[in-house]
Amino acid sequence: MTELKGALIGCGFFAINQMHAWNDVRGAGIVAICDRDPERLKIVGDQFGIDRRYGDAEALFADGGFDFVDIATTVQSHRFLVELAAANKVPAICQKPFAKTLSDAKAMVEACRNAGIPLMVHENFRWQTPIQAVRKALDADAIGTPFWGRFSFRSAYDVFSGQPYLAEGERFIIEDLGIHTLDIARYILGDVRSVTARTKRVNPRIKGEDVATILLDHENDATSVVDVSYATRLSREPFPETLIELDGSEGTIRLTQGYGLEITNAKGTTTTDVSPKLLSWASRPWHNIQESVYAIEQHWVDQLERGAEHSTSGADNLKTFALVEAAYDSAARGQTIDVGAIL
Ligand code: NAD
Ligand code: 89Y
Repeated sequence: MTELKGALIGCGFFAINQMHAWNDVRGAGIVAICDRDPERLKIVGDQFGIDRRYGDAEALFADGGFDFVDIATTVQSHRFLVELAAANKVPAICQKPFAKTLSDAKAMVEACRNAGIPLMVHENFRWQTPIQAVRKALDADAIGTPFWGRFSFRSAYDVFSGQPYLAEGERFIIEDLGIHTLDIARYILGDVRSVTARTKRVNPRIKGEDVATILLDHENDATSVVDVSYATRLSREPFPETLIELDGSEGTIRLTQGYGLEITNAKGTTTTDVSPKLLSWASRPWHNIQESVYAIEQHWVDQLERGAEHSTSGADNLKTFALVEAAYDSAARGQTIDVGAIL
């Protein structure tokens, strides 16, 4: 198999995981890196032995010599960098949140479509081992037709020390974390017709909301609740687990804290350990997320080889991003938002 050459832009906090994962992926490797902060460029270049280093993305593209770009910067630069990739006809992966607004996200998808290049959003949570296990149980018809769900992420983990910018934005938990939980809800119960949301800020030291409760009406008539909080102190800190409850016509699924998958149906109840692997470079409690970074990067390469659409393509991610926009809009106006009308 020919090894695909990648370039990574943005050598910050999370890019370390992406670089480690690229070392493990079959069929691709990173040959060049870019960061406008020389210190970050040196740290990542030295740690991963990358000699081709750029302080400017335009200079990186001008030199070329890579088959795809992995954009690991924060959201402010995503539109510029994705459009730069499109202008250079280089397939692109873009970290979440995909864009600042839904209209930016639509323009980015359009630019890549017009350039004829694949675009995947690094929406990795659906690739977590426990989430995949829930998807497989549904596909195996373990509980018949699901009619109700709850997707819950409640924590008091200090995410601000590693990602200080999270305390500074007007928007916080829905845009940063709830975006993953909403994507999981779509992945498990399908696309969404309408959204009703309520938000709150509990932590006085941050600017945005740190609690959100979101009601989703799915197109298949299932109803779900997505509830996310970074203001919830528990006896056992669950970060970064998404807990799931699903009720179906023939049984129930519960994804419980500690990575237990409990399925109850006419045959009785089975409980399985669906813990993520602790990869050699990973550390608890992040290993669940870290394994999913490896999984989504491998998926990128595998689908490129097959010439097939990615699970979290730019076009797919518009439908998740629309839920983020709808949730903020609903909370601000106290109304239910029709998702079809904004897509
Ligand atoms: P960070 O601020 O630590 O790193 C971003 C880096 O990008 C910085 O070093 C900055 O100098 C560089 N940069 C920004 N704009 C640039 C540009 N135009 N050209 C070159 N370099 C540029 O941020 P982070 O915490 O690593 O987060 C990055 C992204 O990853 C965010 O969008 C965040 O939401 C996302 N993230 C995703 C996950 C996940 O599980 N998918 C987890 C954490 C963070
Ligand atoms: O940025 C967030 C993400 O994508 O996963 C967890 C996180 O690092 C903090 O909420």
